[in-house]
This record gives sequence, C-alpha cells and structure tokens, in this order.
Amino acid sequence: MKKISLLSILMVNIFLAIVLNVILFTAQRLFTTPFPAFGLFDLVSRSLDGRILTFGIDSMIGVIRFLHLGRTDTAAKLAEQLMAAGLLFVLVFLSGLVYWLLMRRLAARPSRRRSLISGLILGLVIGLPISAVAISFDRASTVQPIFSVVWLFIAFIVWGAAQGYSYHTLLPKEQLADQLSAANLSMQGIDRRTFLIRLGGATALITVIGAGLSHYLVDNTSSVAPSSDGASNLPNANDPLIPAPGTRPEYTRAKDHYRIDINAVPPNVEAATYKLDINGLVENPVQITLAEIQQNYASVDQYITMSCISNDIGGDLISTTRWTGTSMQHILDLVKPKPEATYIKILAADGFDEVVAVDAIRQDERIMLAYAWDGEPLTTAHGFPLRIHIPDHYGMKQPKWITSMEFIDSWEPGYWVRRSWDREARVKAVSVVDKVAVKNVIDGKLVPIGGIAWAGARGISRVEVKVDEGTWQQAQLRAPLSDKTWVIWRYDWPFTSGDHSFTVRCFESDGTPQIEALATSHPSGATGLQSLKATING
Ligand SMILES: Nc1nc2c(c(=O)[nH]1)N[C@H]1C(S)=C(S)[C@@H](COP(=O)(O)O)O[C@H]1N2
Ligand SMILES: [Mo]
Repeated sequence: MKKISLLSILMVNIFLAIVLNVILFTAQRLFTTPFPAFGLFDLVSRSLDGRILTFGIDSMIGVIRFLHLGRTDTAAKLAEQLMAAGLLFVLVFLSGLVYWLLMRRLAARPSRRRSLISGLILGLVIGLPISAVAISFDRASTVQPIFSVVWLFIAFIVWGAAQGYSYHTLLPKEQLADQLSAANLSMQGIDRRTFLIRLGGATALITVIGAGLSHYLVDNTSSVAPSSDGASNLPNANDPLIPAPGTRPEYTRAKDHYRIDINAVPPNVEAATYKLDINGLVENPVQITLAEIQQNYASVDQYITMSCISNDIGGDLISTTRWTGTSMQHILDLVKPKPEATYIKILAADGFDEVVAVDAIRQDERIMLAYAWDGEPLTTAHGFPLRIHIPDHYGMKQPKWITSMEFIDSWEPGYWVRRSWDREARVKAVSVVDKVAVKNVIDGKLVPIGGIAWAGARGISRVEVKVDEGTWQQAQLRAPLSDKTWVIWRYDWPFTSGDHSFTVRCFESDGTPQIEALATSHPSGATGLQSLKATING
C-alpha cells in the first residue's frame, strides 16, 4: 500500500506549526491574549537550575556584546522571545509529526470524518497542557482569562482539524488508482502538490498579514508623552565642566533606561483595581491604593543610577534617571511592624520576589517606594504601579510591579539569590571610558577623553586615566546629579599620535580604590578595569 511521503508530512507540519505560531503571536500583539510560547519560556526558565540559567544569560550577553547586536537589554529580550517561539514551534511541529506517523501506522485509510475527529483529538491533547501553561504563567493579558482560554482552545482545535483534513487530503487514492491510467495518476500527484503549494502559500500569506498587523497596528511607543522637563533643569546644570564629546548622556530618559526582567513579556497590572497588600507581622495590615500612597505621603525626587548585577565591565545595563516616590519609612509608620518583624518579603506581579531588612529602612530614609520615573508614571516595562529603590544595591534586589509586602521574622533568599547570585548584591565601583574624542582635538594639542564612574551610594572622590603603560593622570569630575548617581569625568590628554589604549580607574568617597582584579558579573558583580583603544592621527 502506498504511503504519504515523509517530505509531505514534514512540509505540512512545518506550515501548520508556523501558522499556529503566527496567529497566536499576532493575537497576543493585537489583543494581549497569551502567546503560549512566552508561558512555556517562563516555565522553562523558572524550572531550570539557577546555574544553568545564569550561564545561559551570561553567554547570551557575551554573544550580544561580542557581535555588537545593539543594546544588550533589547537584544536579550528579543533573543528570549525568539527562543520562546522556537520552543512552541518545535513542540507543535513534533506533536504533529507524531500524529502523522501514528495515523500512517494505525489508521492508514480513515474516512474524512475520522480524520477530522482524530485531528480534533490531537488539538485537544496538545492544546490542553500548552494552554494550561500559557494561562498559568500569563500576567500580561488585559482580557478576561475566560476569553484567553476559549481563544487558545479554538486555535489548537482548528490546528488539529487542519491536521486531520490535510492527512485525509494527502492520502493516496489507491482504489481509484487501480483503475486509472498513468496520466490520471500523475494528475493526483499534481493534486497533492497543489495542496502543499496552497498550504505553503496560505502560510506565507498569514505570516505576512500577521507580521503586518503586529507591526503597524500595535503602538509600541509608550502611551506616556515625553515630559518636557527632566533633562533640562538638572540640579548640576551650572557645573562648568563640559563632558568630553561622545560621553554618554548624564541623564537617561525613561524610554532609554535599560530594562531587565525575568519574563518574556512584562506583567500588566490593572490600575483600576490595584491595591498594595501589606501584611504579616504588623499591628495594622492594610490594602492601599496607588492614589492613597501618592496623596497621603510626601513625595520625594531622587536622581538614581541603577545597574544590573549582570552588567559587564563597560556594559550598557546601567542608567541614571529621576525617581519619584515616597520613603518606605512612611509605610513602616502606617503598618507598625511588630517587634519580631525583621524583613519585608516583597512579591511582584511577574512572580519575582526579594526581601529588604526593616532596620535598613529605619536607618535610611532614601529607601523609597517609587511610582514615577523621569516625571511620568512608571511604564509597564519599568514596574507600574510601584517599585522599590534601595541605595547601593544592584537591580536584582529591587522589585518592580510590587503587589504585596509581607513582614516576616527571618531573612529569606530572593529570586536571584535562590539562583546562585550574591545575597547582598552591594554594587561594585565601576569606571568607564566612553569616548576618546580623536575628532575634537583642542588647540592641536589635547584629545578630550570622557566617561562615567559610579560606586553606588558611596560616591566617587577621584578618577584617573592611564594612557598605554604611562602613569595615572587625574581626571576632572563634574558634580553628579546626586550622591547616588554616576559622575561624569573628563581628561584632556596632551596627545601623541598613533595607536593607544586608555584605561580608567576610580576611588570611592572614602578613598577605597576600585577593585582591579578581574571578576565576572556572576555571582557578585563584575570587577576589573576597562580600557578603550583609539588611534590618533596628526
Ligand atoms: N518584579 C521584578 N522586579 C525586578 C526584576 C524582575 O525581573 N521582576 N528584575 C530586577 C533586575 S535584575 C533589575 S537589573 C532591575 C531592572 O529594572 P529596569 O528594568 O526598570 O531597569 O529590576 C529588578 N526588579
Ligand atoms: Mo539585574
């Protein structure tokens, strides 16, 4: 008996897997229904051993920086999403393959009806677990969960039915073939080929339409209009030191701020129904709205540099913007921690968590519950409605999208600590040469060199630059935006032409030198000196 060729089976399954991916993804972009690929990705990244996960992230960052694939954060997020889509594709493709091989073996010549039913069963068997994962990990949808469930079911059932239909269509019509001439047989060959070509064409069309819809209909820019102030009236506007040309902007607009988080897509917190739930070992547990926090407690602005612990030496996972919020001390006054309450366990809408010491808040009024960045409410990507700022610590200690705070009586490891990163995650001092401005020579003698230096909330007292193996030369410092931000430094080098390397180091306010020994970002933050090469002609 003739069988359906393996090539046909592969093609049908590739096409149908692509179509299902594209349709589910497009729906996610247009209506925020869950894209199961993201759920699968989140499931896998949650279940992976912390060291493997960290190795994966580090390798990804390494590749992105090595190949100059643009901003580390956006490239990494895109890579994650592509991996997620790849995962869904492979799952769907393989289950389709298994279906065809099983059908070929068990039910070689089913009727059209039986083919369809078998396809529907396939859709159910695959759709059920994948939808369950998608729904349980979804925090980004703005539609009712019931719609998401129905939508995913329809999608998988239709995909299954398409499998059954394709199977039946591609069956060699053998009974007929016995009676037919060779010419008619080749007609059937064309029929099958026509079917595959049509299916391929439909796949291409759906892909193009899906891509077009997601690209043109979805407004990727945030709904927040850019604020007019922010960068213009900075507190150090009068500092006479002009940054060397090509130095990074001292102030990062919110839209340019680096972004790192654990899920393929950020969670959507419903503004209308949001309440921060504060509970545990307190006299006065509360559920408080964002508006109440904003109205009841004095708002403060702080210029803050934040860095990801994964930031490599000279990396771009570090930014400086203006945070607005209220001191966490107000929250303590409100809920009145019991004497045994020593830590607050902060939970976030994306499943992230970290603890902060109650004593740290008592001692440091700068620890802040923030609701605005750069003069605008936090965006979804950056933690709407509430996030916390803890001076001197890497981003991994500072949850976004805070949903609850539980006062507890002992320390607990947070999300990244459980995955083998540093318990304290206190920032390491860093200094970076952004630019050797070889095209901006001053008086034919001096080449301006500029960059940043940062030591968390510990401050920078001195920055030095070394050209090749020369002696360390002191750079000029611009007054920082605050005691928690990076400082811009500048060194005008009396140049000699040729190829040179430029190395920078900094000292904290108390004179502690930046650690020169090389260390990778895992587990405690990268250390070592950064250098830049440049050629000066003339
Ligand atoms: N809820 C939540 N908060 C989070 C994270 C996260 O994944 N989920 N990532 C942390 C890390 S590792 C960093 S570096 C900062 C980054 O904040 P940003 O994306 O707004 O720059 O958020 C921190 N807070
Ligand atoms: Mo981070």
